Amino acid sequence: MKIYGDSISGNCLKVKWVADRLGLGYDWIETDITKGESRTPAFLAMNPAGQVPAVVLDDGRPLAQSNAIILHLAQGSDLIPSDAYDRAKMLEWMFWEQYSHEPYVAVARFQVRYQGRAVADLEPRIVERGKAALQRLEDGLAGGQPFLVGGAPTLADVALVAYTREAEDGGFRLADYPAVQAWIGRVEQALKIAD
Ligand SMILES: N[C@@H](CCC(=O)N[C@@H](CS)C(=O)NCC(=O)O)C(=O)O
Repeated sequence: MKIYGDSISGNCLKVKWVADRLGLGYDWIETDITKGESRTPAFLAMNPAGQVPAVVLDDGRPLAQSNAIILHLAQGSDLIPSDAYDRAKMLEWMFWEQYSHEPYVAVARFQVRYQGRAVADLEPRIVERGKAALQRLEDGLAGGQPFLVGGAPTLADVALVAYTREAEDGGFRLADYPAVQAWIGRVEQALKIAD
C-alpha cells in the first residue's frame, strides 16, 4: 500500500498509526500540502478532492478520507468493536470528530503553528467551538472509562487523539480538561505514538 500523507497532518498520522499498530506494510509518500503537492494533476487523478491522506491499496484502488481509510485498514481487527452497538458508538465519535472537533481544534492549530497567526487573532467562533469540543470529550470520559468506547482502544480514540494531543498549539489549555489529558496519555501508550 502507498500512503500519501503530510507528516504535519493529524488526519494523515491516523492512517500511519493504524497501519503501524496492525503491522501493515506501506510506503509513505510525503506530500507537502503547503507546496500544493496534493493539487497536482497526478495527485488529483488519484484523489479528486486534492487532499491528504489518500492511499492506494496493493490492488491499485485509491481511497481517501482519513476515517474511511482507517475503517478499511482495521477491518476485522481489535480496533473495531465486534458488538454492533459499540461499533456504532465508535462511528458516532468519528463522525462527530470530522464535523465538530477537527474543523476547530485542527484549524486553530494550523493557523497558529503553520500560518503564524496569534492565538488572540483566531476567529472567536473557532476558539469557542474548539473549547466546546474539548469539553464534550471531557464529559464523555468523565465516567472514568479508559477509552471512548469500551475498555480497549478503538478507531474512535485514534481519530480523536490526532488533533486533541496537539490542541495546545492552537491555544487551547489541556490542563482545563484533566480526563482528556489522562486519556491522551493512555492512547499514546496504546498506539506507541512517540512524539
Ligand atoms: N476530512 C478529510 C480532511 C482532509 C484534509 O483536510 N486534508 C488536508 C490536510 S489535514 C489537506 O490535504 N489540505 C490541502 C488542501 O486542501 O489542498 C480527512 O479526514 O481526510
